[in-house]
Amino acid sequence: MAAHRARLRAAWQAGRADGRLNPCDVVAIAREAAPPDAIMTTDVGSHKIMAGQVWQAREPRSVLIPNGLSAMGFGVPAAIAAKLIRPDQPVIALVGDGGFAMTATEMRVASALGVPVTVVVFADNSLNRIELRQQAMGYPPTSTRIPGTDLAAMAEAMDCDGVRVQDAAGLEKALAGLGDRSAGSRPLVIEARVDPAQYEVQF
Ligand SMILES: Cc1ncc(C[n+]2csc(CCOP(=O)(O)OP(=O)(O)O)c2C)c(N)n1
Ligand SMILES: [Mg+2]
Repeated sequence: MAAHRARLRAAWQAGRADGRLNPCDVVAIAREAAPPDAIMTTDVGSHKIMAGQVWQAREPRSVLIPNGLSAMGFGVPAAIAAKLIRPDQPVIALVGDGGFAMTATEMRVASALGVPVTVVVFADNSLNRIELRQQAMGYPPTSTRIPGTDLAAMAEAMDCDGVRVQDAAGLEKALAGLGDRSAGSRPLVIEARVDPAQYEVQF
């Protein structure tokens, strides 16, 4: 098992480049920051595949990933529901910018209910999973590029904390104290400006 895990982890890092925020970095930093009892949810897209491959679950029911039908729009509400049910456990959602756009206003519900979830948005200005499939079929990106939104400002407008990060150090800082975000904290949205180039090597 250990050898298999090591091979998987090495393959999962293929395409990673120094000097930019790679998708695998976001997952690794989030896992490092999350206490063992943390509950993690994902949305659907390239970020989900990166997270699902190496996120180590340390407790039953601590990883909530939609598969099969894989409906986008799951990650944020699933995180809010998880936090409502398990208020003593930290909850972190890893979502794409497309999926976040579909569910972002749920953050207003989270702040209204005082549910301090942490949401990390893989901001790549793309419906990446679909854009890569278009690319593989020789098509140009068609309706898969999405303009960037100031997600930190959007979060603040919904009475949440919001921060934009561009590199690993920024993300580490934003996620520090993840386990201490208690009942009095506001929900947190982290706009992680990832470089999606690694996905082209991965998928
Ligand atoms: C409700 C719904 N609509 C469409 C899809 C098809 N789909 C799968 S992944 C994806 C793009 C996701 O984009 P984003 O949330 O930005 O994640 P990324 O792939 O960029 O990490 C789409 C449109 C889906 N799975 N669910
Ligand atoms: Mg995206």
